[in-house]
Amino acid sequence: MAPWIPDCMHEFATGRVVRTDAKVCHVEIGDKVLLCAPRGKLFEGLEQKNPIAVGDLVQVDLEGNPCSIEAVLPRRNWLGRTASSHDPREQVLVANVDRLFVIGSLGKPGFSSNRTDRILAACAWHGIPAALVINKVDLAREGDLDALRASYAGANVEWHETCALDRRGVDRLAERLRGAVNVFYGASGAGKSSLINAIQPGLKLKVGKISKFWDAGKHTTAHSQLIPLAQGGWVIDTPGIRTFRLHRLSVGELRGLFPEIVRFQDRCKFPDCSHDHEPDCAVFEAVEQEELPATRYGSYLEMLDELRNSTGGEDVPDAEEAPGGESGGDSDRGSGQASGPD
Ligand SMILES: Nc1nc2c(ncn2[C@@H]2O[C@H](COP(=O)(O)OP(=O)(O)O)[C@@H](O)[C@H]2O)c(=O)[nH]1
Ligand SMILES: [Mg+2]
Ligand SMILES: [Zn+2]
Repeated sequence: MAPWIPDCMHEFATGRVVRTDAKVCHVEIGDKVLLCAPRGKLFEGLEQKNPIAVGDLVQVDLEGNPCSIEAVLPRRNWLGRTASSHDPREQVLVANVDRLFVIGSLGKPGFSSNRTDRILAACAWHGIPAALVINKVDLAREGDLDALRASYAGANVEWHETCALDRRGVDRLAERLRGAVNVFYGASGAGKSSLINAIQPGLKLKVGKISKFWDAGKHTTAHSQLIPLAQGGWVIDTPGIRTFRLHRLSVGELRGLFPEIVRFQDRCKFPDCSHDHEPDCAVFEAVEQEELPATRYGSYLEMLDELRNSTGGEDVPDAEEAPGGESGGDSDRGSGQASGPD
């Protein structure tokens, strides 16, 4: 029998989405970036809000103008959140992440254990390896760093201490970004852009200015983007202005996202102990004995409280930053929506 030959031979290629705009995606294929339009079928029967996110590997039909995205390859992992208070679907912010770097700073804005612990929990939930970068170590007061190291000793998180100004720790950080898809997450002013500039001076990201790379709010004009690194790999610089509620997380699952809590909870009297009110709670005792950092436990309790009072996934305003002294000027504070600036 003669082989079957389709009417038209389309040429396909696999590429990585490096940026998404309203109607088109920028897809890196080899050494080129092509503008591609997602096929309508990708939106059908979709559980998530967006069929395609930055970081997705996609199959592109190279015929036609623009080229079209025919399929999204299965994701290794992704960072997502509940889309909005009106839309319970999950919005995928970035897919196929090798590592998320939480950038915290000393001085201003002050280090927020709450913000940090939430995103570490989110990474654990989504299977994204996480690292913690303490930036502005030039501003450290005596004991600052020791206290932070102690708080995170049991958190299973890769640790960096950096100064973007004198480049302390920058080369080691740069080495960890090589060849990988990296997300920089942290409060406005923590030094994300400064660190990326120190790693790759040619980029000249605006320091002290708000970028629009990360559309976490309702602002459809903003986009997110993978910035290619000369050494290979990418980084997403995110405003990360606020934390976001994890999609469809249960109380039982939350407990598993804090490695220190997991370590003690076998000894609780009740196997389903939530560690906030039950008698003979080994986790609570560990906090009292200072074997488990109070800041980590506090972050857990706050997330637990939110889960219990959850009304269906409205995002959480960055209330924890108000007393911590985040540098002024963020117009979105307390509004519950990420507005653009970063
Ligand atoms: N002292 C000190 N200041 C820094 C350091 N890194 C960044 N900054 C300053 O912190 C401010 C905010 O930095 P930026 O990179 O824009 O933060 P981003 O909002 O996280 O991107 C700028 O004034 C930087 O010069 C650091 O390691 N030490
Ligand atoms: Mg910035
Ligand atoms: Zn307990």
